[in-house]
Amino acid sequence: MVRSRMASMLSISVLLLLLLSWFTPISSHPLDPLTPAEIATVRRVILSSPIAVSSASFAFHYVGLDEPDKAQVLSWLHRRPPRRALVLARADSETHELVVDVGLAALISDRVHRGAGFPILTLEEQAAAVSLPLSYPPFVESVRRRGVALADVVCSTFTKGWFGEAGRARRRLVVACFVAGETVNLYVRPIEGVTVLVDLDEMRIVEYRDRVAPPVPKAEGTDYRASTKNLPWSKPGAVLQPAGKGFQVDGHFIRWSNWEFHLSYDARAGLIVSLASVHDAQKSTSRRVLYRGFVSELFVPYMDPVEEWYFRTFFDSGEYGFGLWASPLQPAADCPANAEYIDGYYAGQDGKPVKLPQVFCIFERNSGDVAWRHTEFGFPGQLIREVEPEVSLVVRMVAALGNYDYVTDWEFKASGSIKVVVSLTGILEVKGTNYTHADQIPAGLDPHGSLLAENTMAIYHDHFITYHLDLDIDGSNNTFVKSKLKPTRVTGGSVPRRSYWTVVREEAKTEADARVEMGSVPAELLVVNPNKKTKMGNAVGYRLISNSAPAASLLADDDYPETRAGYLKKQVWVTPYNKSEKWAAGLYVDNSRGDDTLEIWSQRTIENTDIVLWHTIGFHHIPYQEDFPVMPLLSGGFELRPSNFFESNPLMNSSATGQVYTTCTCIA
Ligand SMILES: *[C@@H]1O[C@H](CO)[C@@H](O)[C@H](O)[C@H]1NC(C)=O
Ligand SMILES: *[C@@H]1O[C@H](CO)[C@@H](O)[C@H](O)[C@H]1NC(C)=O
Ligand SMILES: *[C@@H]1O[C@H](CO)[C@@H](O)[C@H](O)[C@H]1NC(C)=O
Ligand SMILES: *[C@@H]1O[C@H](CO)[C@@H](O)[C@H](O)[C@H]1NC(C)=O
Ligand SMILES: [Cu+2]
Repeated sequence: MVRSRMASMLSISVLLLLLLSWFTPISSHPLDPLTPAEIATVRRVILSSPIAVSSASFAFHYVGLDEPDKAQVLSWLHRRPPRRALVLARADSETHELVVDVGLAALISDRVHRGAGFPILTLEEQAAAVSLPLSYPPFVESVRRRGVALADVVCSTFTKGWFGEAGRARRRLVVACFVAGETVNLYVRPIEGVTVLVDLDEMRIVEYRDRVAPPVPKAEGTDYRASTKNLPWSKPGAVLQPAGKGFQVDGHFIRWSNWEFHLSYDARAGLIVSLASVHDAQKSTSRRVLYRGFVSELFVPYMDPVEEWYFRTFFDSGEYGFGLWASPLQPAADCPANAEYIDGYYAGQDGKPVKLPQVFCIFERNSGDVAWRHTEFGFPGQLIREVEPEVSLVVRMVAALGNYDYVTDWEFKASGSIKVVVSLTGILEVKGTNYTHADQIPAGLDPHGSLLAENTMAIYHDHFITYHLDLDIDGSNNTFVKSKLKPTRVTGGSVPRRSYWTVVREEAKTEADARVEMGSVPAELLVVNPNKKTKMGNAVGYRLISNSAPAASLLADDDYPETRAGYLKKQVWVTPYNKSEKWAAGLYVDNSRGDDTLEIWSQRTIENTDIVLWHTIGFHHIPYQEDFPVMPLLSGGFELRPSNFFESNPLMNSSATGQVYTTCTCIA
């Protein structure tokens, strides 16, 4: 995606919390994110270590919790695991992987990463890179020649990807520029034809090219700010909870209805849901469902193979940080008036804690939908009607990765379901073109996009959002099951029916068995606990229901972006639990070469063991005119739904809605 968070915004959000942070309480759960005080300790330890002291340049690229192993987390009440931080840093053009014991304030390991790929880009280096062209004489001349005022030019960073280059890679980034001035919608006014390549370690322009280019699209009709228009807004609605909120926030734990879960923020993953358990009223016990769930990667490849566009294949999590670009939520707009907010903290390039205020919101949603109902007309002269309105709990984060905004929701339902939704909005990435009408595009010439306005081509692209879902259904050892629907012929001829379908259950024994291209065969996908049975003797489980049309990558197997994201050929993968396998496209994604991806992790056995489900929501995005100048929400998602997990419908015993509407017109 295109990025240009302004330097001034950066400095406003950079709050020095060092002093204040000493008064914040010590974090109390092993999965809690690092506190500002802990980030400050990590910084102090690292900056006083020989690596930082002896380096001419040192930058923090990622600081986050080095989570303890699952066994330690699950037994932490008996023995508290040490608090550790994982730091990815660059020192004199080398990538270091550092682990700090926060409690002991000690550096406990330092490993230089010699393989392919670089860590997440820092916000600060991107801010520095985008200012370079503005004082680069050839660029100033290119801008002048296009009749654009330099003061109106705003630039953004574009990762360069990897296209088969051999040998030692350099951290390089493309900077592309846009024209603001008459509009705030700078992304739709690109300066085409100019290629600026910046070396990030040297922080200078190393390549410059200006090709013959189409005009910069007009500003007219591009402003998306409703505040500038005098619209007859409809009357504002209200959310009333006269009896107060139905959920409690206890440290990082959220409790609502029959659910309890832990929430944490991470600069790379964004929102992480951990230790989600559902209370089973019939068994009077809390039962584990999801150990950890988060966005592992977000891949957005564009489909225009020209010089200025072919490399635009962005890994928004691994290259930019899905959490780092999270946007503070606007009360009563991003979330309803009854929401509560949670702040997040990341480390800046200098290692200092930076507050991301209101990064998550939590609210009860009274959707106006029905949770279940029944009307019984069957008894002559009687009517029985029972309706339970649906109320659920939603946790939300919005990542605003430059031009695109991603609204990510986790919705917990009293029925035991967890619904995950991701919605795309924001501004499309467009290319300047000579065309002002679709009829001008010669037949047989591939425009690589849709003409949305004069001189404005919105390029075809995909969005693939891959979730890491470490399900622990009623315990850690689980099995992945495909319940395939098999069309079958009726034999014997004793009835006139000729066919039906039945279910063939296949347990996945290896990782290879568990790769699924959704929609290729009708099948239900379940994670079951073969060691736990219901009273009826069924293995307890949850199933994955996709709420999106399956979209797999359409790139050729030998295309470089495909090598880096080969896991996108399937929507579902299952791997054995491994604390270090968190990132579908690898730990070091900037300039990665595809040697540390979900696809290449080995062939292992996954039957009745601790497994992790990976699921990708994909969108092939052909732009339409309604996506301009700003795109209305386009959503996809999935549901994790209990399937023989409870003995019967858990809503019969839930108090989420507080009310079931009963009508009975019974005979006296
Ligand atoms: C657009 O028009 C200009 C001026 O006529 C021309 O020089 C240029 O080659 C055209 N570009 C494309 C991509 O057709
Ligand atoms: C509701 O819970 C009670 C125990 O609290 C149990 O006896 C009953 O079977 C439950 N009913 C359903 C339908 O789950
Ligand atoms: C855990 O994952 C890492 C990274 O893929 C791998 O190197 C390591 O061998 C794995 N450990 C086990 C026990 O499979
Ligand atoms: C869970 O799986 C692991 C690895 O397959 C095995 O060693 C362990 O005994 C299993 N535990 C249970 C409770 O089945
Ligand atoms: Cu899109």
